Formats: sequence, C-alpha cells, structure tokens
Amino acid sequence: MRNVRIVPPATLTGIRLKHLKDAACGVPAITSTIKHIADEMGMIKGWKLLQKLNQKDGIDCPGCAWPDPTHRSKLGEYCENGAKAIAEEATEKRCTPDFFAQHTVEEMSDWSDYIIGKSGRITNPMFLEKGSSKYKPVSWDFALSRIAQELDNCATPDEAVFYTSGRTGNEAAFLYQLFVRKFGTNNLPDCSNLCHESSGTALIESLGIGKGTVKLEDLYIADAILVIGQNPGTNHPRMMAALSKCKANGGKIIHINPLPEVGTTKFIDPQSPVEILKGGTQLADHFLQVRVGGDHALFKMIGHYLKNLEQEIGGVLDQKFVEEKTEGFINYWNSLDEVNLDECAEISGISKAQAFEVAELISKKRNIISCWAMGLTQQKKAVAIIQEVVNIHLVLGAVGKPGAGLCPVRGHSNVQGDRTMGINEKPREPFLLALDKRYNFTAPREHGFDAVEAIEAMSKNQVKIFIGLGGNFVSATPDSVFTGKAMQRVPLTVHISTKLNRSHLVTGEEALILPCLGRTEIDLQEGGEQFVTVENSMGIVHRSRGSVTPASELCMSEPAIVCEIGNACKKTSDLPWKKWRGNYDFIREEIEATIPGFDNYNKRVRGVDGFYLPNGPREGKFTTPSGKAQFRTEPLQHIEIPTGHYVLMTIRTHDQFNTTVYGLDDRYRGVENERRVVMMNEEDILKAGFQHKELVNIVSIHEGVERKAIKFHIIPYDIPKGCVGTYFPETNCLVPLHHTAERSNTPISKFLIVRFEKYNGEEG
Ligand SMILES: Nc1nc2c(c(=O)[nH]1)N[C@H]1C(S)=C(S)[C@@H](COP(=O)(O)OP(=O)(O)OC[C@H]3O[C@@H](n4cnc5c(=O)[nH]c(N)nc54)[C@H](O)[C@@H]3O)O[C@H]1N2
Ligand SMILES: Nc1nc2c(c(=O)[nH]1)N[C@H]1C(S)=C(S)[C@@H](COP(=O)(O)OP(=O)(O)OC[C@H]3O[C@@H](n4cnc5c(=O)[nH]c(N)nc54)[C@H](O)[C@@H]3O)O[C@H]1N2
Ligand SMILES: [Mo]
Repeated sequence: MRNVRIVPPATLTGIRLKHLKDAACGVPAITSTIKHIADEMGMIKGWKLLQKLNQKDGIDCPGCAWPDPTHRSKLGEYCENGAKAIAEEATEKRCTPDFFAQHTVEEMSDWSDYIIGKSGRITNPMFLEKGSSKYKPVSWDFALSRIAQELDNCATPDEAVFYTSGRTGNEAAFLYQLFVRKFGTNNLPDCSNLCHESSGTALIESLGIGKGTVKLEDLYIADAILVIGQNPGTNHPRMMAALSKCKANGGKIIHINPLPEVGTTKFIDPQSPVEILKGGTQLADHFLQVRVGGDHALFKMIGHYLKNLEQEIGGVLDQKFVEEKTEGFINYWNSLDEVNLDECAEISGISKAQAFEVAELISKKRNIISCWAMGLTQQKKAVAIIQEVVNIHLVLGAVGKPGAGLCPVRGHSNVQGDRTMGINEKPREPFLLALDKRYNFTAPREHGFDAVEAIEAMSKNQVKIFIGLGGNFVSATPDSVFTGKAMQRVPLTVHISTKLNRSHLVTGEEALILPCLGRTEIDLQEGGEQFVTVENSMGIVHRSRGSVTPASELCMSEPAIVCEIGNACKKTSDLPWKKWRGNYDFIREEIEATIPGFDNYNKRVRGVDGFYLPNGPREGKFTTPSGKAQFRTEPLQHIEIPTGHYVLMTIRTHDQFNTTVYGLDDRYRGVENERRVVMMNEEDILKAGFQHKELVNIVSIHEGVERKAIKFHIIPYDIPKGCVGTYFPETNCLVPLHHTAERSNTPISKFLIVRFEKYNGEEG
C-alpha cells in the first residue's frame, strides 16, 4: 500500500474571529462572487457565464438542487455560492500530465484539500501503475481496455462497485445503471446514501413517494414555513428569495436549528438595490434553538400540544382528511398522551412554552410547509423524526394542497434525477421489469451495496474494481482511516472527474482518472451539439446546455464515457452504445420507454420551463400500498451523554461544496481564514477551563472505540450547551462506519459523542 495521507493534514492557516453576521447576501456576497470569478477565470468570461446560469436554455447551476422561478432575474439567476461552483469548474487553471510528472501521490496527499482543489481541471486520462507513485498520461483506448479487462476478470459481477455523485445528468445516469445491471449487479451506491436517504425512506413509507410534495409557488403562498436542520443562507441561497416572498405575503418563518444561521434569520436580496439599501428582510419569526438530535422530542411536544388545542378549542384536526386519506391515526393520537413533556423539553432544549407557541401558530396558520436537510437526515432516528414531522402535516391536512406540504431540500443539483433514473442499490421491481422487457435480459434482483456496505466489502477484499462517476468517495464517507485503507485494497479504482481530489490520491493498487466535461461546457458529439437534462428538488425536469469551450480536447462527456465503458466490456457490448453516444435524444427515448412520467420527453424538455414529473401525494393521492397516507410513530430514545462529553455535529462552511474547499472563511458565522475550529458554548468553555482559540484534539467514542482528530481551535459560539459543531471533511475520521441511521443506513454525521484532549504538539 502506498503511504499516502488519508485524513487532511492538520495545518493551521491563521484564525480570525469576527462577529456573527446579522444578514445574509447583500453587498459582501457580490464582492465575494466577483473575487472567486476573477481569480479562477477572469471577469469577462465569468460575467458571460453567469448570465447563462439557470436561464431558460442556459446551464443548470451545479451548486444545488433548488428550483428556478418562472420569472428569472435579468441580472442572472445565481447566488454567491452558485458562482463559486461555476468558477471552480470553469477555471482557467489546468491539471496536466506535466503537473502529475512533478508531484507524487504521496506528496500531493500531504496538501490540504483547499490546495489540492486549486490544481485546476484535469486534462488527460491518467494512470497510476501498481507500485508507482506518479500518474502518467495514457490514451482513452488504454484506459477503457484496462477497465474492461478488470470487469471481465471479476469472478462474479458483485465484485464490482459503481458509485455515483449527484451532479451526473439524467442521460449518463440512466445509461450507467443500465450498463451496471446488464453487467449483472445492483452495486450502485450513491451520494444519496450519505445525504437524503432517510427522507426517501420516511416519505415512501408515509406518503408513497420518496420525494417532496410542493412546488416553488407553494412556498410563496404558505401560511408558515418550518426550516428545520438546514442552513439555506449558505447551501441553498436562492431558497431565501422564496422565504422572503412568503414573508411578504404575510407568512411566518420558523427556524429550528442549534445555530442561529444568519440566512434564515435575515436576508438581503443581492439582486435588489432597494433591498440592499434598506438593510434586508427579517426572515425568521420564531427561532427554536434545538439541541443537536433534539428534533424527535420537539415534534412529539408539538404533536402533544396540537392535540391539547384540538381538545380544548377544537378546529385543529382536519377530520375529513384524516378519515378519508390516512391510516394509523388512532395509534398516533393515543401516543401523544404518553409524551413526557419535561423529558422532551430537556432532550430538545426547547421550553414547553416555546413548543406550545409553535403548535398554536401552526394550528391557526394551517397551510404549512416543512423544509429540512442534513440536520434531520444524518441522525440515528432520522426516519422516525421525519415521520413525526409528516404526522403534524397529516393532522392539519397540510399536504397535497396548494401552499402546504413536505419539502426535503436536496443537495447535489441532480441527485433526485439520478434516483429517478434508477441509480439505486435497492431498485423497485416495476423498474427492473421494465428494463427486462426493453433490453431482453433479466436484471439482477438481489440488493446491491450502499455506500457503507461497499466500504465494508472493500475492507474484506471483496471488491476488485471501483468506479466513481463523480464525487470524492474517500473524503465524503465516514471513518476516513478505515475507508481509505479499504479503498487501498481494491485492485483497480477509476474516477470520472473534473477536478483533482483526495480519492485520486488514496487509491486502489492501480488507479485511473478519466477527465470529463462539466455542465458549463459545450458537448459536441457525432449528432451535433448536445444538452443534458436534470431534475430539481421539486420534480421539474429541464435542460442544461453548456456554453464554454471544454477544458481540454481529451475531456469526454459523462454519457460518452459510460457508452465507451459499456462498449468495451464484453458482457454489455451488444447494446447500441455508439448510437446513444452520438445523439442524446436516443438516450431520452430509452428513458421514455422505461420510466413512467417521461412521455414525449424530447419534445417536452425542449419547452422553456421543462415539465413536472407525476407526483401523487402533491395532488393528495397517496401512493402507499393501501393508497392512504400513514401516521407512523416510534418511541423517543434518550441517549445519556457522560460528564465531560459533548454532542458534535459536522457541517459545511460558507466556503465549500461538500469536499471541495473554495476558501477558508465561514463568513456568516464570523470565522475567517481557518477551518480547524470547534464551535462551543461560552459557558461550556469556562466550565471546561479552555481559553478562546485554544488548541485541542477531538476524540469520538463509539462502542468503546476511540477515534481522534488532531488540532482544532475551541471558539465561543451561540450554540446550546453540551453541543459542539465542526466542519467536514476534516472530521470524517471521527464518524464511525457502523453508526448509521435506523432503516436508511445513512452515516450519523450530526450526532457524535466526543470529548476533548489538550493538543500537545503531535503531528496531525
Ligand atoms: N454552497 C454549498 N451548497 C451546497 C452544499 C455545499 O457544500 N456548499 N452541499 C449540497 C448538499 S450535497 C447538501 S446535502 C445540502 C446540505 O445543506 P444543509 O443540510 O443545510 O448542510 P449542513 O452544513 O450539513 O447543515 C445542516 C444544518 O443543520 C443544523 N443541524 C445540525 N444538527 C441538527 C439537529 O440535530 N437538528 C436541527 N434542527 N438542526 C441541526 C446545522 O446547524 C446546520 O445549520 O447543500 C447543498 N448545497
Ligand atoms: N461528516 C460529514 N460527511 C458528509 C456530509 C456531512 O454533512 N458531514 N454530507 C454528505 C453529503 S450530504 C453528500 S451529498 C456527500 C457528497 O459526496 P460526493 O458527492 O462524493 O462529494 P463531492 O465533494 O460533492 O464531490 C466532489 C468531486 O466531484 C467531482 N466533480 C465535480 N463536478 C463534476 C462533474 O460535473 N462531473 C464529474 N464526473 N465529476 C465532478 C470533482 O472531481 C470533485 O472533486 O458527502 C457526505 N459527507
Ligand atoms: Mo448531499
């Protein structure tokens, strides 16, 4: 095994602490946008590109999955962090064979993720030979035949693992899963496994569809929006425009988070000069500063108070809706009598009075929308928590009608589309039957590996080849040291990538990097210029067409790469890959023929706004086996935190996209030029005898096993006592592989039990 660094080096960059910002966006957001654009690609090219972002017939922003409004801003429909994502991809910097000749993988692995990411766009297929430390350039032919050889050598198809990250467009995703199933396995782990899997699991059981039930317009007219475990100011900035429209229409915003995230609190629309002058809109009407992991208790309290209000005043329960459209109500309603309010208040950190206030508000403002993200999904009880949120909606009849519903806010820009295309290690039977019929084979039925199971299999030498369609598997997954070593046991690892990342350095015995086009680039094939299609967080399918010259002549599009691999591999070569590669309309015809909701795909997707996929629950038709929405409730779990220990959540800064580190600031939270920090309540700091900025090591404890991350500054922050926050991927080494959410198997990145040790000068 090569002696490469799996956990990023513990190098400090010079911390500066500022005050927490009191409003998101505004002028600093514009300044930051300009800086990133100017540094990476120059102002002229950058400005032109931003004008195309999220415009009809433009580029779908690779930043996040938030939908586009029907009326697009003339100034360009983008946000500061979308602009950073674009600058990152359309950078003028190049990571060439010369670059690889100058640096060994060991040397590069000693760099921070920030520096690794600044090496530019990868220009050539690169190969790391067994025993060698330097990548060398190879031809596409060589790369493809090496992959085909390894695939053909697998004793069973289950020895191959095919990961997908959520930027991949529908066309590449559809062909990829088809290729994988024709090859003979369902080993299709994807970033959903680390992300919204818990939402999918919860919503399929409760409503019959693993997606949200609202349209963008519903947010504008909602009476109240609950923003739970989500930081939209940073991660979905365009959502704030929708929240402020809701406010302008008289709606209330309820923010449930351990941190007073500024974006949800106050928003200055950077596209509105008037807004900038008047200092922005106060968004959140209620801020519930819940303890990390406290939402289960909180929603049980809210449910309990709704029942009290129904019994005392009446008019809370939507009797007709509950009777006609749901099941399991009695059981849920009875369970609310058992709720121990004092215990719930203690676990959640939310007083009974505050919980009552919210219950009262939503009992009157009945058209409610609940939005959530990783604060809920990456918890042990994630599925149960989300189902408690759903229960509240069912009581109020607040689903399946305008201005009301459930809204899991997706992460990667096409993560939802990839699932629709069949990137799923546990595919549903009707989908497989459609493949069988169309392609005249029997798709494998046995479930494949999810992300966690794939790592386990690698560690046991059960995986012979790993292919990553985008992403940064080694850094995004838990238990970095274990995972990195597991990856090193694989004979061949292949990454289809735009930019260099740690997964290209912590590799199998042999490794290939296949350079691909990004969203922003012109995709020219035999049949002419192509576009791809994507599905946003609200189920709208639309086009994305690149407009800049590709980073290198040797970059291939993702659909083309999948076609070439499919064509090279003996088991799959009989499918018409060449035809599909030449004109993506033919791929869309295949999607139309196998996946419901895509009728007239090629025509409809050419319409300016794209089209909505069918979604029963959005129309009040629940697609569970019984056709009724399900109340589901589980007992509360009380986890004792030993004295001197804290609950840690791993979150994103304002300057990163998952494992891609754009910069070293977390501007809204007032942390500058440093990522190695632990946010801690001032009283806890005093009690533990720490100084501000003191250096500590973080030790997580799970089932008696300790994992350590070296050298972090303790900083005072407005966070509940007993809870601490830090950034990933630096702290993924603390997340145990086998500590996962019940039923969705998502790693619990937001509830680690940790203690701190004084840092005593050891090398990180
Ligand atoms: N700029 C930018 N945009 C992105 C991304 C990015 O990295 N950068 N990533 C994309 C992806 S893939 C995703 S999934 C999304 C992620 O979007 P988010 O889910 O907003 O991302 P996180 O930083 O993980 O933030 C989780 C939030 O939950 C809160 N939280 C933590 N624990 C709890 C809890 O127990 N209860 C409650 N109520 N809140 C809690 C944290 O304080 C934080 O505000 O963003 C997408 N968009
Ligand atoms: N501790 C902790 N860990 C987490 C999380 C957390 O909150 N806490 N969040 C989890 C979540 S929500 C997610 S979604 C995962 C993300 O996991 P991944 O999706 O695996 O990781 P990313 O960092 O988004 O992947 C970035 C890489 O994708 C490649 N890339 C970028 N654009 C393109 C493209 O257009 N095509 C191709 N082929 N490649 C491209 C680049 O090489 C880049 O380095 O991380 C998870 N990990
Ligand atoms: Mo995500």
